Amino acid sequence: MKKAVYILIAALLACALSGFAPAALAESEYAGTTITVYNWYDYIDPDVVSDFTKETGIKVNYVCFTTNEEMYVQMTKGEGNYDVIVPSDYIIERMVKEGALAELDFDAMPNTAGILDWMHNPDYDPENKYSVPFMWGTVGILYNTDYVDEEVTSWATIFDPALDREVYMLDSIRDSIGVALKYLGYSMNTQEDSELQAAKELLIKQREDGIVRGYLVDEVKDKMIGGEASYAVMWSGDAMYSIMENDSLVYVVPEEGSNVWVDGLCIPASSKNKEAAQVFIDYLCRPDIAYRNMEYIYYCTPIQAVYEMMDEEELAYPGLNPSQEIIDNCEFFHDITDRMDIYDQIWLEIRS
Ligand code: N2P
Repeated sequence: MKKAVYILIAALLACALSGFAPAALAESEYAGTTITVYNWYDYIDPDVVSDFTKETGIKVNYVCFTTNEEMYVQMTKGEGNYDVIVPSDYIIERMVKEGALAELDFDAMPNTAGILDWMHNPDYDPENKYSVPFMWGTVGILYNTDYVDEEVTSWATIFDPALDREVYMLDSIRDSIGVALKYLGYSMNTQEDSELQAAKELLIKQREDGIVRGYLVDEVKDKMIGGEASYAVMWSGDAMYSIMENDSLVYVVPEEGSNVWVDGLCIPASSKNKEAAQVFIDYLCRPDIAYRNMEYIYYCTPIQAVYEMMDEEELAYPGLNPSQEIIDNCEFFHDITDRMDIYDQIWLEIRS
């Protein structure tokens, strides 16, 4: 009996000395490891990253990129430097083909069981081996109802020669060429020379007609919040973020259809910290954490349980919770590496 009491006292003392019990319980066996996470700018609640370290003891070296293409180049140059990357679907497809991604251990990531059903076994990762969805969304037009009286429904709006420097285009090769293709009635994944040429001519004319105010990515949020242009081609979450700051703004996915995308959490094959990286991926899939991220960046979450935490107003925004009809009218990008020279050439001509 006396012995049992001593053991109890010793155990309590140990708990007290080791700091606070809950953290000690949750601390990962990989505590002390540093992982490098390479994510898009403005794409996470920074407190989520610091809370992850507090809870698990795993440190995070957090670095950012602006576009998939930039990430891909840096990633290839810096083999072995990254532990978690967040490419979009078509880049995941490419990296899987190239053997550049590590197979994931889903048993080590129990929270991934909460991913929306329709996201399982996607075309870009058909056996669900290499990626866990982080966020998803659409590409559409954000417009300012202080300057625009009519409801916007078509991509035709952003090619109207009557506009005088009123449109921000996305400085992102697949998105801008894709939007032009869609307006012309073609697939966003076409490899047909004549269709790609038509898209090129349309985008060059759009610039030469003086419609475009600039080609931007992350900065466009502040410009639209500040009322600097009538229209912007934007990713849904950045559009939603802007709407939250300026309620004159409206986001629409045009009726011709658009791009629907999923950004996945992946581990490069060259990572030396795969286990700790999986702890991070699993953490992001925890419903309370996914909810906090959604509330901070306003992208669509792939975590089913988060939809139950959202209020009616949030669920009613097509940018935050697109209807099945919107999704069905959109296309995913596919890997077009074989025609990348044409895309690069077109983009160079448009931007020069
Ligand atoms: C936010 C990143 C958006 C990701 N800056 C679009 N795929």
